[in-house]
Amino acid sequence: MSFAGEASSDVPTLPGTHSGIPAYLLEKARNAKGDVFDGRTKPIKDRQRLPVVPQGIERDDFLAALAELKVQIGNENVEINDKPLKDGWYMEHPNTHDMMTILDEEELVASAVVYPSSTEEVQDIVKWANKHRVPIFPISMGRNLGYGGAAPRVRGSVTVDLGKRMNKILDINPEDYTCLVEPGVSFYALYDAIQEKGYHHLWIDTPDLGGGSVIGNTVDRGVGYTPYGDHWACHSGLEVVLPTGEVIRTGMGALPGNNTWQSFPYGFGPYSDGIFSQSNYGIVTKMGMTLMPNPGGYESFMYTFPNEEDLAPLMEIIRPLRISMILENVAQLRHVTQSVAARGLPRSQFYSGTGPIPPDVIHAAAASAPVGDHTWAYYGMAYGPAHIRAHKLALVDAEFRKIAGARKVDPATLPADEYYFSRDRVAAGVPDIHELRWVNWAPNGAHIAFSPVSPIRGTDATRLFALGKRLHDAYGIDFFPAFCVGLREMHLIVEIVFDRDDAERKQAALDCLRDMIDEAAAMGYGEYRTHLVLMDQVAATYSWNDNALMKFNEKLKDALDPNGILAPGRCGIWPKRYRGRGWEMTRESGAASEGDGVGPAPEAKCDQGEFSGASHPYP
Ligand code: EUG
Repeated sequence: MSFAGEASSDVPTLPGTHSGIPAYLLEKARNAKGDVFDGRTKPIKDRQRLPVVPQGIERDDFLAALAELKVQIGNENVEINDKPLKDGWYMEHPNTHDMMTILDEEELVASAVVYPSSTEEVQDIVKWANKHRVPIFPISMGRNLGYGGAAPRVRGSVTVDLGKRMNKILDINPEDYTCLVEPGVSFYALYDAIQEKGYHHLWIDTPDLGGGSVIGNTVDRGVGYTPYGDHWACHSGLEVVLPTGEVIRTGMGALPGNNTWQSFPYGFGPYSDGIFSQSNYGIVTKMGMTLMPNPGGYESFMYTFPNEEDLAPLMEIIRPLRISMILENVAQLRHVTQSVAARGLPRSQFYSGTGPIPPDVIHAAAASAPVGDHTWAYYGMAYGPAHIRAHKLALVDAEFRKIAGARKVDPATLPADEYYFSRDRVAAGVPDIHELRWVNWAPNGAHIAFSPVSPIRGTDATRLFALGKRLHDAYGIDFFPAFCVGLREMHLIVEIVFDRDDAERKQAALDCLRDMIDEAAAMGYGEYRTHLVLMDQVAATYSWNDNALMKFNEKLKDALDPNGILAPGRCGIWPKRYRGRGWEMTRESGAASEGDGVGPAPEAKCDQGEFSGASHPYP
């Protein structure tokens, strides 16, 4: 088949490839790759394509502008996207489109990709974009899987792939427990570098999968699973290229000669960092990150609970333990359906019917697995020397056993490739690749997340669970809820796994997501992060006081990016030139990712004697 060529090459490795796998995971990555391609039937559309040209510029002008960019950045560092779109897989992911697209695969595509090697070149690219009014979309590494991957929101944007050539670890400070990284440093690479230096007293915090960019994940406010799991809270200091080409350093970085950029995040005056997370206000080219001290010991624990109704009392038990840090890390409470899928086998091995997989099938599958049957599985970790752990573990044990049928799983009874050990590594800051496995649940498996935030409360957990379950059942989708428990809130992560070669299933997934977002918002719940396709809808749910927050965001956008060139539409923030022209993607707009042209840029407006009132005002 046409994807055979893709499957045949080996897995790229660190340090030769910045986005590669570390040696200790190579065998696992090879197996994961085999599983992904075993389940693949989607052919590559074998056609040559003219590059998509972004709206607001003529094709010839666009091609001339790209030629100019090649002179500036180097011929080999500007690639026109005119080849067939290859989805690849996690370790060999495309930077031209969303490898897990829920739309037609030609919707969220780049026209070209440019690879800067320095902050100065990023500034050059930004100035070029302003000159030619070309939308650019920066990615660190493009592994924002489940949220759009590497794809730009505006079709035909020029993707600025920062990571390929800007992938240096600029500093690891073993006394202050901090580091300074560029966008192309993955959690794998940071972990590897720390081991290489023999700094065993330094821990990093990693998400479920370690291939993502430390900067990319942090500025999208991603989460890991040690006590340093709130990545944004743990960063200190940014270097940012603004949409008009200036470069700033935030916090102490603004003080020449400082030695506190990575230890005191706030500096003096307004704390600007926030506006550079989940936004389109700047391109982060350096970021400081705090590192955790090795706690001197750690011990994972796993409890299972038999019934769906155990969720509410369990949350009431978890909340005080978590807030008082007896439960120390961002733990996961996972539903049995996802536990079964995490074995990595396709759903067809368990069930051949359509519609959601029946509970008795899931429970039978769970019963035959090493962990045994359950409905909820809690994965946590205690940190510190043995006597300190023993104290915390005893408190947790006494509380969790108040749920009838609670069972503590003995790790000695589990085989080495059991999911438990992946959670164990991740909670100890060791990046893994295991989490990919449940994506094989569907052929041509892809995933997209619904990620609402709630307090750690039984009533909230139950309401969100019931909402998700009802809508998944209605659309015939298997329900994979996992609660990631932060300090005073939870991110409920519901990943919908779908066959990305099945238009009907993609539409069902999208409809289900749109219903969940609307219904959750009506109940007072909002998403902490979302996919490109859902950003307008999610942003519109944060509407208090007549959309006051979005009006403020737009004011900032227009002030910082008057030509509207930087990641238009990201997180629902549209520059003035795009507003009122149907660029928003909503249920009503269907699957079209493009709007009806762009307005004149401010300077052009004056030059051409046009007035702002002539185009569509903001509604
Ligand atoms: C996961 C966790 C996330 C997220 C997407 C996926 C992991 C799934 C805590 O945040 O946003 C098992």
